Amino acid sequence: MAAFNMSDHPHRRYNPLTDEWVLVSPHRAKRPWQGAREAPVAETRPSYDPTCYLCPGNTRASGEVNPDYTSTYVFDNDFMALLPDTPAGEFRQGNLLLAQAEPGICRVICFSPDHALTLPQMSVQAIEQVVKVWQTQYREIGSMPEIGYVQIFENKGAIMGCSNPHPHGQIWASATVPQLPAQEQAQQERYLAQHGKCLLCEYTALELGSGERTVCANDSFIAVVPFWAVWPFEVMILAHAHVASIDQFDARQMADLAEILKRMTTRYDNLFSVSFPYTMGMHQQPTDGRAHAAWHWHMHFYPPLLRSAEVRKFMVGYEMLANPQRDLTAETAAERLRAQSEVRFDQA
Ligand code: H2U
Ligand code: ZN
Repeated sequence: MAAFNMSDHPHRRYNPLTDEWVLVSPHRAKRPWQGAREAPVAETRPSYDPTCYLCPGNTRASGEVNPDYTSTYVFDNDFMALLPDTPAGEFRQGNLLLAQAEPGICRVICFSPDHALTLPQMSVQAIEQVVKVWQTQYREIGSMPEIGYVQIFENKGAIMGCSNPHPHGQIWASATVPQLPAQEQAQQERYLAQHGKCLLCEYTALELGSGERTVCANDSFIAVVPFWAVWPFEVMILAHAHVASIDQFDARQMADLAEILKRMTTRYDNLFSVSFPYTMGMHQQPTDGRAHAAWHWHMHFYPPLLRSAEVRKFMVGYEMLANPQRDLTAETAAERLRAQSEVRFDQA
């Protein structure tokens, strides 16, 4: 029998950041596709849509009117999933039923007044404005006494359940640290205790050295398809330096984050010549007032597209019952993204 080889043989890969496994079946990437194909949606939008609740000057569902903003605009979500004035409380029944009150706050961030744009279509300068809003919002919301964790994210594209194409992201902040950041925190703390080094400093150095899973990089950040990726074209943006959260970024890191976001998301759009859907967001230290030496700031991009604009990955079957699985290796996905231009397909 031939020696084990990750580009041919089924194997499982370990995610040290979450302590989870993914099954990789590279031989299956060659199988024919006879399942669902959805026609791509034509994506031309006006710069202003009178019916859009995020465009400048328009009225939102709450009756509030957006100002005539010219860059970014932040407002309290009119339908918050977490509410600031939630009273403390707990419900317990026996050993099995447990519920806890969870105060919090939710905000919406309009990235641009231009309804037609998406992040890769914005200038690096305009994206840097968004990065600055993320920083000030993290500081402002994080300093609220009841807030222990600030989750900044963007849901992009109708197939991700995004309700509006106007370029925007969200912030959901809660009293407790939510499940996934808590899992990552436990793993980063365990790694630091075991090895005396930061997990993601070590991983960043490994990927910078190898280049095999690198998509692109600049002086402050690297974009990689992580070794343990679950989504076909999953990407992590990692800071070279050990920074725990965006409030610690210097001016160079702020500008460099905008630059790598522009380049990375342009590559995404070019992959299938569409506005590439994804859920993205950053993970960073909690705002609970404790010291978090193990935390290393990073971003995750989880896009659902698989082999074209029409074929998406679903987390079903084995994945709902056993563990996630992928056919395309992380190395092949990185190679595909590396081969893309950093000029968007409609500008070339
Ligand atoms: P998506 O990012 O998934 O499209 O969600 C948009 C958010 O905008 C959603 O959380 C909020 C919704 O509650 N929203 C308002 O706050 N005001 C509105 O007038 C409509 C939508
Ligand atoms: Zn709009």
